[in-house]
Amino acid sequence: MNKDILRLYLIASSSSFKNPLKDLETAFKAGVTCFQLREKGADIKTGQELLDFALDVKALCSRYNTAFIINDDVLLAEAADADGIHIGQDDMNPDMLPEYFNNKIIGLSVGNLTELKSSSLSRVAYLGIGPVFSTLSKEDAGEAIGTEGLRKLVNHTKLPTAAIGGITEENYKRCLDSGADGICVISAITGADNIEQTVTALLQ
Ligand code: TZP
Ligand code: MG
Repeated sequence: MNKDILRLYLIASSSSFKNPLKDLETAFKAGVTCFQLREKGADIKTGQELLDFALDVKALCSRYNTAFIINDDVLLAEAADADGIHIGQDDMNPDMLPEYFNNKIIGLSVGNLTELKSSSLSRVAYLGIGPVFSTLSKEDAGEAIGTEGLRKLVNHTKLPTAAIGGITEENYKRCLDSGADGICVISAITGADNIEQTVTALLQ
């Protein structure tokens, strides 16, 4: 996997934006390098409606050369022909993913050294590490590990890494300085007044 994909990784659901396809296009055009569709929270799409949305997003991603990852949903990732899948510690073991994913990007979340050491990493292409800072976007995200915790995990793996959790224009550089290959954000972009300006700032 080309680790540059992780430089600015946006996660959102279909209801994260007022005009999801328009706002995602703005974000992709401004330089978001990877997008993860994480259909969680209130007002979620399911079934054919979710697949139709995923296919629209996939087309946008292709147009702007943005990698397209699906959170945790094997069937949706296959049906939408995503570039990969992201799984958490409470989801399936990466080893159990169907063969279909052999040529796809498999991402895994880790929050501490115990999780890193106990995870099966043979098929994992990158790690999402966090929460680095405290976040309101994930209820069960756990304690913030800080940039020291991030650095420790980065130093214990050869895999490409993306820092996640509470990352903003103010603190993203500290994550990159701690050795992460990229940053992963939800609210910094979904809550931005000006998406283009925010994306540009996070890419400085
Ligand atoms: N995993 C760890 S923290 C987090 C996820 C999905 C939420 C990140 O959201 P935000 O708004 O960028 O803090
Ligand atoms: Mg999950």
